[in-house]
Amino acid sequence: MKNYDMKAYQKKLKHEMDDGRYQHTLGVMYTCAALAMRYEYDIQKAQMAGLLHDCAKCIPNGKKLKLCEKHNIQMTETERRNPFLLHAKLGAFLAMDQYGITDKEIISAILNHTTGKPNMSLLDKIVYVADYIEPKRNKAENLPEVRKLAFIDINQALYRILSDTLKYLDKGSSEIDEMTVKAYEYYREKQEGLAENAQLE
Ligand code: DGI
Ligand code: FE
Ligand code: FE
Repeated sequence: MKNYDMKAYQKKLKHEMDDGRYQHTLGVMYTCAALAMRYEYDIQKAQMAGLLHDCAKCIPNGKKLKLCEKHNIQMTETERRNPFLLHAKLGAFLAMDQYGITDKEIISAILNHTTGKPNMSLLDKIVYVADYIEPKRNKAENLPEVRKLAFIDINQALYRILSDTLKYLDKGSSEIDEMTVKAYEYYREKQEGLAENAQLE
């Protein structure tokens, strides 16, 4: 495992972000570390993924679209209409291009941190969950429960977040990305299957 100069990465990111986003970033970084301890994942790698997950977040939406076009990053119609979603794909690209990250697991975790996807890796799950529960988050009603669940069973926490995110998006007028639905359906089947098996035993 490569030894990352975390300080240098933090300094660069601080310049690319407003203070609120930077504080969120640090929160995600430390929450990723805590989850890595719980689930026996490489702590430094988890911190690195958490630190970089929103590296493209503060780029204006018009520029996000332009950068994706320039670098041949494929966009869905939903992403074109909702360019904020692109900060995940663009972030994965910038992590490689600007931050010199070559680790595929880190890149995947950045790429999938907003919508999730079916069959996520442990690091994908750690970053997705940490992004939702980090200490500065305060909007979602279910946070105390999900924070606890994250350290008991990360798959249950993931499913709960996916399902509550879809409920939240359904209530508003937000357009839902196909990948968000696919991720939800995959984990619904998985979690419901597990619950049924537990009843049979
Ligand atoms: O970048 P952050 O704000 O830290 O977090 P994020 O990248 O997970 O983005 C969070 C927002 O993305 C949250 O309000 C839910 C929203 N989101 C997730 N999936 C979809 C979505 N928004 C839309 N419109 N469509 C989706 O499919
Ligand atoms: Fe994000
Ligand atoms: Fe985030």
